[in-house]
Amino acid sequence: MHATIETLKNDVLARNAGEPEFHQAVVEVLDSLAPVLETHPEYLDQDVIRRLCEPERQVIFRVPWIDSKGNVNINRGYRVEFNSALGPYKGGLRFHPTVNLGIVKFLGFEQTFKNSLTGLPIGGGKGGSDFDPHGRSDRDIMAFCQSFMTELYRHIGEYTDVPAGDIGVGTREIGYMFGQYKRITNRFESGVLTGKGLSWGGSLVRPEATGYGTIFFAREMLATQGEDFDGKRVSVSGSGNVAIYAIEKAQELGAVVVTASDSKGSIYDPDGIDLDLLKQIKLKERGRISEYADRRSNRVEFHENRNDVWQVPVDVALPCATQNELDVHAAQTLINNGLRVVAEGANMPLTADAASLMRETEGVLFGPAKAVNAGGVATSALEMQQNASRDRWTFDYTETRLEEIMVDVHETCRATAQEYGAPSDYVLGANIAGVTKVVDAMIAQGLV
Ligand code: NDP
Ligand code: 2IT
Repeated sequence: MHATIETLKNDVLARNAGEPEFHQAVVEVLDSLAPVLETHPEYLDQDVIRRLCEPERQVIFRVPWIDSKGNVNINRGYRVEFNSALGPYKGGLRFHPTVNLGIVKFLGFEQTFKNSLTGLPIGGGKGGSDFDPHGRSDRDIMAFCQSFMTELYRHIGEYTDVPAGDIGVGTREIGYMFGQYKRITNRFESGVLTGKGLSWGGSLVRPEATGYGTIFFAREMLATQGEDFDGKRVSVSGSGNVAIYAIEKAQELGAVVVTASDSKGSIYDPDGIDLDLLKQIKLKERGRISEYADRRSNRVEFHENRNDVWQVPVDVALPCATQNELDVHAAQTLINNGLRVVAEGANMPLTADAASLMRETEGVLFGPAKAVNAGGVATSALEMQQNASRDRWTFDYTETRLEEIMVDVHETCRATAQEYGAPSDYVLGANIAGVTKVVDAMIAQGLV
């Protein structure tokens, strides 16, 4: 192991104590850089790798709000502006009770390299709150979003930092936050947020983009083995924005998707998921996935363990729920059952051990999140492009742009991995390609 990388890793871990998810993300990236530093020692100029691991700015704020029962609630808001070497900070907002600084930092760190891989001019950032939207009325959601934006507005802007959605934040929440930003600033600044509604600056395909992009990437992975999705059995976890549209595109390409889950359980549908029913329950009614089993057929199994999705034999596994949801035991079960491809729709859904096992297993291809799910943020950048030119693109044109970007991200990862002697190691390819572009820009821009 490269001595400098070891020292850097130890320093970063010590400096960010108690943030296991951030450690996990940093260790994976830094480990990939050892072969680069052997041949390119200039990548250590200006102590750039250490700077890469230090967010440019971190904001933590109080979010006080009153719910519809008259109770006072105090949540904590975050925005970590990680890296602006390639463009304004860009990345989602997550509303989930597990949100803390370490989680936002891991997401912002990953986002920086994901955004770099898209080839578009966007830096990396992430934010959110420990607010739990489950079971809250629209009125409560609006009250929370307005209070959250009353502080966040001073840190963001079209040329500064452009948030979007993530877990617990969709078009509804972006709408309430955009309205409050517009009211405070008296500006219709479309480019300040992405994931907007269609009639007020949103882009076609943005809702579908992360899921569709995941499938385009997985399709390219399969193609390297002379295979395609037609007739493949696929397991998906989650049933939110990413999962639903991954299922949609996989089905369009002829796959049979047999699982989905939410935080309260999982379903196995041997006949293939009825997507209209799943959308009705999870997107429209904001209900529980157990209702799918009640309303579909006797053949559907509901399991209280949400991780049971990985017990089902499949060709392709797509974790699309949350970080560290697929552990090494689940990975071994999938491999024993004949898995060919695993592609991360969610951010860091495989534990470090599970990811290592997948990378080491002959005959299994592992696509890491920063490459696989880059279609969401890429389409956010296309939304910014439409906002800046006051234009509006068709669905087909936008989807074609997304598809081209994903094919390009895949090719970049593969070509880079090949250059470093490990042609099927997408983790190595994504990390090296994502990082070097950011580092080149940082060195060019000097010690800032
Ligand atoms: P959503 O809020 O739309 O959906 C999240 C889904 O995951 C829901 O089904 C939710 O269940 C489930 N879930 C959330 N937390 C947990 C948990 N701790 N354990 C098990 N299940 C859980 O979020 P998205 O689909 O947008 O995000 C999913 C993943 O994709 C995240 O990792 C996110 O960072 C990543 N991602 C999202 C992008 C986007 O554009 N939205 C872009 C790139 C990555 P329940 O319904 O019960 O809450
Ligand atoms: O993790 C992600 O890439 C996102 N949640 C999307 C970010 C964005 O700015 O569209």
